Amino acid sequence: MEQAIGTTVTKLIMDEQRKQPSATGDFSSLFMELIVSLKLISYHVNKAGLLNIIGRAGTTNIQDEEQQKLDVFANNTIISKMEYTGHLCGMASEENDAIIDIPPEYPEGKYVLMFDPLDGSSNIDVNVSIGTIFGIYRKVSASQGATLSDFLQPGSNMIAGGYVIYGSSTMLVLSTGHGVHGFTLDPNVGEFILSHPNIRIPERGSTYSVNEGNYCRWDEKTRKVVNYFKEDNEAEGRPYKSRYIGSLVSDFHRNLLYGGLFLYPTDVKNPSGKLRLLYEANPLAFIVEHAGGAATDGERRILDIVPEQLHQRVPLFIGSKEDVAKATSMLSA
Ligand code: P6P
Repeated sequence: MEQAIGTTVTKLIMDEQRKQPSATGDFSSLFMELIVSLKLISYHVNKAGLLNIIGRAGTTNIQDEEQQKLDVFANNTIISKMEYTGHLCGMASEENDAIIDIPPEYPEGKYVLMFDPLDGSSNIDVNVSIGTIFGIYRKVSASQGATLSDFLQPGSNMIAGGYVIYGSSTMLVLSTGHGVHGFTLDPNVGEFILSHPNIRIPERGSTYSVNEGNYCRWDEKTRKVVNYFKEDNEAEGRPYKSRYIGSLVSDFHRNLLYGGLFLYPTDVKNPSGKLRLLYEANPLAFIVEHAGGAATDGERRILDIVPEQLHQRVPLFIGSKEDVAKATSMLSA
């Protein structure tokens, strides 16, 4: 169903529910509560300087990364609002070592939520756009509560995924498997309004996005891939422009709208890659494929990878289909 610009995300979720005769409304209710969490985070991200919550929390997370106050706020907001819904059996967050169980005083549900509450948070203090990334799956274990097997599902099992980018405006980009839609938060109304219906990523872009500061740590094949996109070959539309913000959601979002390739390859310091499979690569791969793009780890389709660990890292090549195919073919040659 074509959604008219100006539609709210609430209407889109309800329309999606009505397409499923067997739908109970549980998923819609879960998604709407997640959206409330995202609005709260947006308010605090945009007011951070005034609310004096910019800066370091004085703690570190499982990734041994220094937590920013907003990281902790965003993580706690999602956990406290989502555990109460009665639609989740558990959650996994970049900020938490283990699975987050639902407290016994709350009912459990049939879904699991995996998320990065505030990706790119090292950019908070310098006012660079950051984001929240999320993926929702059905519970697969038969037991009461969540087990690791509920989280170690391939991304192809995802039933909904997306991200919010807290930038010049706050934008929610999501898919429930029927196209990719962008909603811009109207701060006056406090609702996400459809601003980018049916996003499609160009088959080929003109931008590559990578941290070239890692060049000395890459293997020869990776260097060849990056040099290919830098090569002076006007007949083939190269060199591509280089754009790198250092905030995954921002770099991904630009390429989703304009086309291009984002890559975070392995390097000597990150032999498995830096980005996490469950709550960074998978939701963005879900979005990009439903927008007509592609995502691999340099060999395999990201959504085919069966995770072995909660915080598993993965090399990531994601964006326009032709650009990802070219990089992947050069790496797996
Ligand atoms: P580097 C931010 O810390 C992050 O997790 C992603 O948002 C971003 O794409 C990447 O790391 C940047 O890493 O090594 O280039 O600073």
